[in-house]
Order: sequence, then structure tokens, then C-alpha cells
Amino acid sequence: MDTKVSTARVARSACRSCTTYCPINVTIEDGRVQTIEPNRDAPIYDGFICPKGYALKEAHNDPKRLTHHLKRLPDGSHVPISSEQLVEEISAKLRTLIAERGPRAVSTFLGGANTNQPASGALQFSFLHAIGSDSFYYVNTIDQPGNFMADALHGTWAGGRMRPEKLDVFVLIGSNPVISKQYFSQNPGLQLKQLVKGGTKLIVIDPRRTETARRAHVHLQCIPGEDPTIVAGLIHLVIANGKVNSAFVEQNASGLAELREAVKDYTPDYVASRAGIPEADLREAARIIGEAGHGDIGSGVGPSMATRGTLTSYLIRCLQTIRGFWGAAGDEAVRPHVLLPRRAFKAQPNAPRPAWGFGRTLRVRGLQQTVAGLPVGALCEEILTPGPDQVRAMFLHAGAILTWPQTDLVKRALESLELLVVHDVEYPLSPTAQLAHYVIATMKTFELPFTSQQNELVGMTHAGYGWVDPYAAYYPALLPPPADADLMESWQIYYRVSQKLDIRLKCCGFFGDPGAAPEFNMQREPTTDEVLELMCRDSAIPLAEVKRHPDGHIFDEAREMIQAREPACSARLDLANAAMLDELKAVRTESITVRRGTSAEFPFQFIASRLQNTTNASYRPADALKTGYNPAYLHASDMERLGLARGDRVEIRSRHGAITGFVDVDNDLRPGVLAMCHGFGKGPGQDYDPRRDGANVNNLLHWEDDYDRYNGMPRMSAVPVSITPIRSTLNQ
Ligand SMILES: Nc1nc2c(c(=O)[nH]1)N[C@H]1C(S)=C(S)[C@@H](COP(=O)(O)OP(=O)(O)OC[C@H]3O[C@@H](n4cnc5c(=O)[nH]c(N)nc54)[C@H](O)[C@@H]3O)O[C@H]1N2
Ligand SMILES: Nc1nc2c(c(=O)[nH]1)N[C@H]1C(S)=C(S)[C@@H](COP(=O)(O)OP(=O)(O)OC[C@H]3O[C@@H](n4cnc5c(=O)[nH]c(N)nc54)[C@H](O)[C@@H]3O)O[C@H]1N2
Ligand code: SF4
Ligand SMILES: [Mo]
Repeated sequence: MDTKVSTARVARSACRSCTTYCPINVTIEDGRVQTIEPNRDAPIYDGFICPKGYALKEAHNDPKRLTHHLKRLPDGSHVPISSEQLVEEISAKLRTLIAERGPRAVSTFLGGANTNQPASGALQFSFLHAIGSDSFYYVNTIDQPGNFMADALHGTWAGGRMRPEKLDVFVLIGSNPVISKQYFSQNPGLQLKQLVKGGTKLIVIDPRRTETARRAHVHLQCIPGEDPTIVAGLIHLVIANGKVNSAFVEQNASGLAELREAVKDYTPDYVASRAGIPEADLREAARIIGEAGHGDIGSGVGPSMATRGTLTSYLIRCLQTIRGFWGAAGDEAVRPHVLLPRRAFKAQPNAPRPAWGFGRTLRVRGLQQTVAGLPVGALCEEILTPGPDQVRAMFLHAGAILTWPQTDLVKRALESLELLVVHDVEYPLSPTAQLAHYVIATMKTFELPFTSQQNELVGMTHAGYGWVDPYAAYYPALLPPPADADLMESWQIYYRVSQKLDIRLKCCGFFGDPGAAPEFNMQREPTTDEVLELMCRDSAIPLAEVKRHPDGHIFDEAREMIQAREPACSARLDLANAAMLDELKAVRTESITVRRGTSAEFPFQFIASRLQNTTNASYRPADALKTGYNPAYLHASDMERLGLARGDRVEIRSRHGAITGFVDVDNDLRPGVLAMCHGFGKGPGQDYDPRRDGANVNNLLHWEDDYDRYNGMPRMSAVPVSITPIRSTLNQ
């Protein structure tokens, strides 16, 4: 008879496989995760989790996890190394490098891996600050940097956006919340349904009839890369229809006459034919926007990656301003802070400020620091180009080999570093970790305490993140790491190396004066909970209070009303930034076909598009996708023209490189468009099977292709490609 007493318990936690942080109930038995269920007692989410939430069970129990740090030997193989020895060796290397090369030779890159380990971002920043290096690179410069740039150039509205429940119209440009959870993040399907049911008209601009576009009143299924044209066309029509909110503009903005002039030639017939959309639909979209009392506009990676992301974001801000689509005095503010310092909302502009021209200029193509940070677009060459400030050491919190354009250059750059430190959780090693001198084996989701602060932070610069209402949550660590494991949390490497180097580390955040930040006790290592406590030190609601609500909570006391404008406020939003309007004029006069780059040789446009069951290059359980690989989606008419059937093998070639793909049908795509998700495949020379590993679409991209002259973001969508069937049956 089995006398074993069950030790099963149900604990509350949150998924962190994307920044939505869905609340979950985790059943744990004998140290293993038995089931994952949505936490239906949590507010806002309505019991939603996506398949990646359920997959946390496999992710946690995966016996192949990395349990020890690894050190790379000269032959490229890796051997285990203890935490102590790892810190010792990395510190010694840094000491020499800083002495010989100066602190700028040491850099960090903050990417998606930070979602799981939010203390790592703060500590990276603090560490660089302490050693005197400003070589801090952030994924922002390939993740919608145009938002930062446009906010600076246009100015921002201190009252924030309008409340979703009041909206007459919501315009979504190249973003697909149902899959990505960017905008309407918590249970996006239900939120969108309720939004539309409540009377909001949804306008979607996307070359694909997305899961989101199915709810749209108007879907402009455009040719990729034509977002500046379309938004300029909408501005043209709003002005022509006499729908400028004159009272708002007169009080809060300048440059309307110049904007009107700049969009003059973006006539509906020109825009419709250039963007490949019905003119009547464009007019209908403009009519709805023009008649709406309350509206909001959001954009995603689509327009950002299809070049001119800054211009598109700038024009979107202008469209919002001429319609007065900003929070009004007396209304309740959206995205008030809970775990960040309290933010006051006022119905007035914050004046524009320079987006570039104030900071460090890199040695690569004149690229420079912008309000979005140092350009990742210059990083590989900054690593490879000898001279002062050459980057020689990097702490990399990302899957760069699968997520940065021009994979061969990325690999060459990472391989040439004198010190590459990568954090990871998986074994066999990810394509990026394979290149590291040291791979730090890190804790997994349920082994880490967690707060929701990070998503609030992202929401400060991107309206698609954060919580509309003052929601926050804290979750304790649920499980210890395996008994035989020697792991580290991402932030600990910075603390421990600082200890060895005799550096006094402060807990800087991404806001406030780093000089005024509190110092860590360098004699006694803090716990992660203590670090989180420090990160939330001036929060609107004390972390201790948030901890009292194990299901997460909406803190009514953190609600903010939008205050009236200050009588002395003279700031104005700028509708006529010279650089932006010059670029817009250039768009109107350029050759469309030359610009687009499609030709008889490269007749298709490859677009960026995400899949439900994967997040970037993050760890994914073996059965996350039925296919295993990332399918190359085409419209059936294109497949027929090419003589292809589902699952057929093709070569996809751009002007910069080629990949092997397997086609699949997606009749929601605009014909002529190839959609494929990033984050798959391997790096050059790494053991690779396209059917098993998928294709690394970043091989098709190049840092110098149509890059933004300031933030360096290259063309990552709307990329001209050819598709050629591979008839051989080898490897099929
Ligand atoms: N072609 C193309 N490229 C793109 C994009 C695109 O649309 N198209 N999107 C871009 C965008 S928007 C972004 S944000 C970036 C994101 O790309 P990255 O910034 O590279 O982020 P991730 O892919 O999430 O990073 C995952 C890596 O971190 C490791 N890792 C380290 N620590 C941890 C941990 O604690 N837990 C887990 N689970 N993993 C850890 C994982 O194993 C994996 O190697 O990609 C960009 N690249
Ligand atoms: N499931 C899942 N969720 C994720 C991620 C993930 O990898 N998987 N990544 C997370 C990250 S890092 C980010 S930044 C967000 C991104 O969130 P989103 O911006 O919503 O990303 P996508 O879902 O790829 O949606 C991009 C849309 O742009 C469209 N598009 C492509 N090219 C163009 C163009 O030229 N013009 C227009 N108008 N549209 C175009 C595509 O068809 C697609 O529908 O998602 C986050 N959430
Ligand atoms: S991956 Fe899915 S379950 Fe996890 S937080 Fe994002 S939406 Fe929620
Ligand atoms: Mo992103």
C-alpha cells in the first residue's frame, strides 16, 4: 500500500515569458511543477493565460537545464566552473581591461532576458556607472526607437492618453495584440471584444488581416513600408475635412500651417494607390478619426521595422494632437504609477527636446546616442573597430545571434571580444551562449521573487505596456533551485564583481539621479528581495503593501486625476519638426519602386510577424510549435504561382543573405508578402537543421540597409526577397 503523504500545494505566481505577467496558480509536488492554471482570483486578467503560460510546467521541469556555470576553452568547448572561480576570473579580466583600455571598453546589453530577471537591468546600469563606463546598450534601438524619438521631437502630453472605455476610435498600426499582447495586454482578445462592443471603432493598418484586424471596422491591408504615406494621408484628410481640433491646437501646439503644407500632396488617390489600399477605406478611416471625440493611436514593430519608424511615430503624434486625442483635465489618468515614484498628470504639453545631438557619437557611420540610447546598430562595429573606446568586454542579456540583424557580423563581433559573459538557463547551449567565454547558469522563473515594476517602467515610454489602472503584484520565489546546482541570479554577477574590484555599488534605476542613489552594503550581499525593495524605494505604494495582496491588486489610492494646466505653462507640441517634415517631403518625391526595392529578382516583401507560442529567442519547450521550425507564410495565390505545397522547402534570399524555409498557407496575408517570425535557427557554422531549428531571418537583414541615420535601426520588415523552391528531396 502506498503510504506516501501527498505534499502537493498550490502557490500563486506569474508567468514572465512576456511582459504581460499573467497571474497563475502553480501546483507543486515533491519540488516539481505538476500543473499551471490561470489564477482566476486575480483582478483584470479574467483568468487568461496563453499556451506559453501552461508551458512553464515543461520549462521548469526540463531535466536538460543548465545547472552549472560554464567556461569556454580555447577549442570552443565548455567546462563547468564554480560561482567563486567564475567571479574571480571575470573580475581579473575586467581589472586588466579597465586598466589597459579604460572603462568604456566594458559594455552591457540589456535585452529580453531582463523580463525574467528585472533586477539585472538596474544592476547593470549601476555597475557601469560605478566603473565610469557609458557603454550601455539597450534593445530599444531595435525595438521601436521611433517612439522615444517622436516623443522628444513632438513633445509629450503631461496628461497622458485617453481612457480606453471612452474611446470612439482606436487606431492600431502594425501591432497585433491578440498575439503579442502589446496594447490591451491582459487578455487582449476579451479586451478588444469588449472595446468594440462598447462602441469603439477599431482601425487596423497591417499587411496581414491579423487576429486583431478581424475586429476592425476598417482594415487597411497595406503594402508593407507605406506607413508614413498612410498616416500623412490621414492627416491630409483630417485637415481637408475641417476636423482639426482648433481649440486644442491653438492652445497647445505650433506648426499646423507647415504640417498642412507638408501633407498637401498626400492626396487620397496618391496615398491609396501608393499603399495599395482602397481609397474609400482610407476616407472612411479619416472620417471616423475626424468625427471621434475620444481617440487613441498605437503602433507596433511593423512600421518601426519597415524603416522610417521615427517619421511614422512622429506623424502619429501629430495626428493625435490635431485631433486633441490626449487626456483632459478632470479625467482619470491612465497608467498611474504604483511601484514607481508617483507621477502627477497635467493637461498641458511637455516641451519638445532634442532627440539626438547631445551625447556620445560612435565611430560607426556617424551614429550617436539618442533619446533611445546608444545604437545597437553600431555595436558590432564598435566591437570590431580598433581604437580608443573599442568595446572589448560585454555582459549580454539577450539572444543576439537570433535577434540582431546580420548574423554573420554579430557572430564575428561576439567572437572577437576578449570577454563575453552570457546568462542562460538552457542546455544544450543557445546559439548565443555557445560563443560566451562564461555562461552564467541562472535561476528559472519559479526560483525568483518578482515584482511588476518593470512593465510600469516600459509603459512610461510605450503606450502598449503597463496597466491602465493602478495594478501591481509581487510574487515570492516558490521553489529552491536543484540541490546539486550552482546558479546565480543575473544581478549577482555585478554585485560580486564589484566586491572583488573594490567598487562601491549604488542601486541606480532608470530614473532619478544615479549619483543620489543609495549604496549597497558591500560587506553583506543583499537578497534579491532586498534588491527589489531598493528598486521600489520611492514607489507610490510601498512594496510591503503590494506584498499584502498575493493575487495582485488594483490600488485605488494610486489613482490619479489629470490636473488643470498651470497658468504659466507656455510649452507647445511641435507639429513641424524640420527634420521630420523634410523627410516627409523626400518620401513624396522619391521613386516608390527604388525605395521599396522590389524587382523581378526580389519580388516579395518579407515582413516581421510574431507567433503566439514563442517569445523572441527565449527558451521554448520542445513542443512549443507543432512544426518545430518557424513556417514561411504565404498567401495561397503566391504558393500556387510558385508551384508550392504546404511544407515545401524553399530558399528565401534577400540582397544580404539567404535562408532555408518551409512554406505554409496564410490567406490573411496580402499577396506578395512573406511573413516569418524571428528567434529561430542558429548562427553561421553552428550545427543546424532547418527542419529542426527553423530559419534565422536575421541572415536576411543588414545593419547598413536603410538604417535610421540617428538611432541606427536598419530595415527589418518590408525587405525585398526572392522565394525559390528547392526541389531536391534531400533532408525533406
Ligand atoms: N528579425 C527580427 N529581429 C528582431 C525582432 C523582429 O521582429 N525581427 N524583434 C526585436 C525585438 S522587438 C526585441 S525586444 C528583441 C528581443 O531579443 P533579445 O533582446 O535577444 O531577447 P530574448 O530573445 O528574449 O533573449 C533570450 C535569451 O536570453 C537567454 N536568457 C538569459 N537569462 C535568462 C533567464 O533568466 N530566463 C530565460 N528564460 N532566458 C534567459 C535565453 O536563453 C535566450 O538566449 O529581438 C529583436 N530582433
Ligand atoms: N507571442 C509573442 N508575444 C510577444 C513577443 C513574441 O516574440 N511573441 N515579443 C514581444 C516583443 S519583444 C515586442 S516588441 C512586442 C511587439 O508587439 P507587436 O508590435 O504587436 O508585434 P507583432 O505581433 O509582430 O505585430 C507586428 C505586426 O506588424 C505587421 N507589419 C509588418 N510589417 C509592417 C509594415 O510595414 N506596416 C504595417 N503597418 N504593419 C506591418 C505584421 O503583419 C504584424 O501583424 O511583442 C511582445 N510580445
Ligand atoms: S507568455 Fe502568455 S501566459 Fe505568459 S505572461 Fe505572456 S501572455 Fe501571459
Ligand atoms: Mo521587443
